[in-house]
Amino acid sequence: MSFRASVLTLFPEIFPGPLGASLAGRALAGGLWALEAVDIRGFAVDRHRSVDDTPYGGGAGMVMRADVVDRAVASVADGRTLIFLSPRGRRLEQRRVAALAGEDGVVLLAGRYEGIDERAIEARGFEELSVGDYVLSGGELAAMVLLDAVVRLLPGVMGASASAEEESFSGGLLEYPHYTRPPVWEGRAVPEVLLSGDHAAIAAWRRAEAERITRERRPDLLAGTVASRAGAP
Ligand code: 4GY
Repeated sequence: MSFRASVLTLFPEIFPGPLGASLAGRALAGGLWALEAVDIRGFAVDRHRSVDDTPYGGGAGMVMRADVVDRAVASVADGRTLIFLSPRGRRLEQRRVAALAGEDGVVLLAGRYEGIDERAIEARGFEELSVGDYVLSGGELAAMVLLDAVVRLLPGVMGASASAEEESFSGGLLEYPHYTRPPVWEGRAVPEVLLSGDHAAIAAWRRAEAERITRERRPDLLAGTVASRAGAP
């Protein structure tokens, strides 16, 4: 059975969006994974098909109703991991992405407006994940980011070579610089070693460059995670 993603959203028409193109799109068409966008509005019951209401305690905006959201969740919940995308969540990292790629699938809940009634998140123990410290207008783009990162790791989606390449980030280093033809462009030459045909020298240069770039841009990746080092002796 292939990886199955269900996304609960008020805007199902924006799926598959970019997930329908290129690598993810070919894998989707090829049945290596499946994507279902579930319209939360389909679970509204009143005359006006309301999905939101004013916040208790006052304040601006609207809040998505727990009862409506939970009926949408119930319609797809089958033991798959439940994830709510929110800037309040734990930051999504490659190790969590890789673990999700090993599961049968995920149910992703995308919020809109001011957010979702907390009880709907709590009641089913949704895992809360963030794709970064900024605020989107809805969870849909965050859901697409998560799925794009997961799908490229599914068996058969990338070549075996590319999956090995993945070790680059999983191994905690940023990518070395890439070059292709022409060998000189606007006075800028490709590093000599890459034209040498000396595979050992090329591998050593790439590793050294990956380390240099990581040290310059993301020293936290070399030191181990900030969290794991907090309070360390
Ligand atoms: N950042 N990472 C993010 C987000 C906005 C629920 C409506 C993020 O994951 N999601 O910014 N989501 C949503 C959150 C209420 C706005």
